[in-house]
Amino acid sequence: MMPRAWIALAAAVLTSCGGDWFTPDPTLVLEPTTLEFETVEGWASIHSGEIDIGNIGSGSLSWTAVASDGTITVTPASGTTPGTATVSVSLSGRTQGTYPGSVTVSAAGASNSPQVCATNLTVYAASEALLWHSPPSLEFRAHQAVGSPAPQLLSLSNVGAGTVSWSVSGDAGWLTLSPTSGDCTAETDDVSVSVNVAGLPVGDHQATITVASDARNSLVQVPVTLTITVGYVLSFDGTDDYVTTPKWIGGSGNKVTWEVWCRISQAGPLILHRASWNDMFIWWDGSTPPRIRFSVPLDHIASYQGADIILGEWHHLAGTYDGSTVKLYVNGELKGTQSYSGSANWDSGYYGSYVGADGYTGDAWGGFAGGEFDEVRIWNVARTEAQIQSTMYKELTGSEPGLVAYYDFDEGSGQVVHDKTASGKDGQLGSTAGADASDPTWTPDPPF
Ligand SMILES: [Ca+2]
Ligand SMILES: [Ca+2]
Ligand SMILES: [Ca+2]
Repeated sequence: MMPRAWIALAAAVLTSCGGDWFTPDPTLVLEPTTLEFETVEGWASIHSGEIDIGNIGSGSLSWTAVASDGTITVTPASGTTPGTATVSVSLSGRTQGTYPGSVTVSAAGASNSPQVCATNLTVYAASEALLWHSPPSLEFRAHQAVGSPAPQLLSLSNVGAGTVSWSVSGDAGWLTLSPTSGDCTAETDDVSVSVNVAGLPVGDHQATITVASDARNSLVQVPVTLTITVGYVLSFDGTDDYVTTPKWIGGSGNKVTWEVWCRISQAGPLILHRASWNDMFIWWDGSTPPRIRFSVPLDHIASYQGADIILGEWHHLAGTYDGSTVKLYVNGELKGTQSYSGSANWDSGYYGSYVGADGYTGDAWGGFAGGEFDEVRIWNVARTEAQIQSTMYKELTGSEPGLVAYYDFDEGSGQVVHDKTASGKDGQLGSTAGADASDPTWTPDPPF
């Protein structure tokens, strides 16, 4: 039997090293670690590839990328993990031969920094045939309740001399290619790529199309990704659509986190707790490029304006207040802060809680936001950047500590949005419990 003192010591050791035990040190990872480029003399189309830059340890790393010489361009040259850098090679004046190079990525906080991605450009003689394909990869997205998505085209062209005989094949039963062979001289040949989702489970599916030919670059591989989703979002028309719910937060606490996934198309209030002079909201104010504001009572606002907020694309927005700083996160990255200390009185002048509206029709501020909304999460704790990143791409269970209201909008029909927490703050579509003109529309196209 273990002595009582040893048990206490073991417990103390486990407690003291618990954080390190489960959280590896920051470690920089590049994918891929080699980029190959091929061309023929005299063909000057842009050649580029992408490096995914990640961290398999804790937190987020700031990185910088430097090319080995001036013929290689990296954009952007710095960022934070997870990120992507585009690597382009100059073909200007290149004659037959091979041109090796590299991109070195450094991150001060990573023990294995720097990491290197090798690049290699091969230039063939103008008399050679080279088969070029576009796009570099194919991505399909389908919803289980909707079925197979529309086919996409894979275009093949001979950018060198002569005629190329080609054939294509896929390595998955859900992938169909038509035609599967042809000859290519100066024209572009289009291969129709279809996917059949019948019987496939929800999630990501990978396949590869292999292009075989008698060109110099035979056996080119084209990655295909098929994402099958389940669940729904709500689409707001920007005219009069909204959701109302019971009050999300109350009292005079001073910690809060709001989160929402949105694909915005018209400026307005995204999620809002309406209170006289004490509005709390995440709002797109109509600026170009879009500016997002997160406000806690008495107009303490953290905001961010940037071209990386793109209309028609999904974004994760989060606002936090920890009693000293108001913070706004876009796609899990801290983008705006505002100092403010003191408690916030969420109850003062409370009027209503809304998704997609400000509660005052005809209000000079704008009234209604348009777009798709999903995964509205209200917490009575100030979540950290790491916590926000760790759950932004996952559905929650509803029992997470501090989560006081959670709507995943996965009902797909009806007039009620259910709060998935024990709080029971179920909401209603539009102005009445029945169908009405202010009901947003159930849409089977969730962000993840
Ligand atoms: Ca959903
Ligand atoms: Ca209704
Ligand atoms: Ca409407």
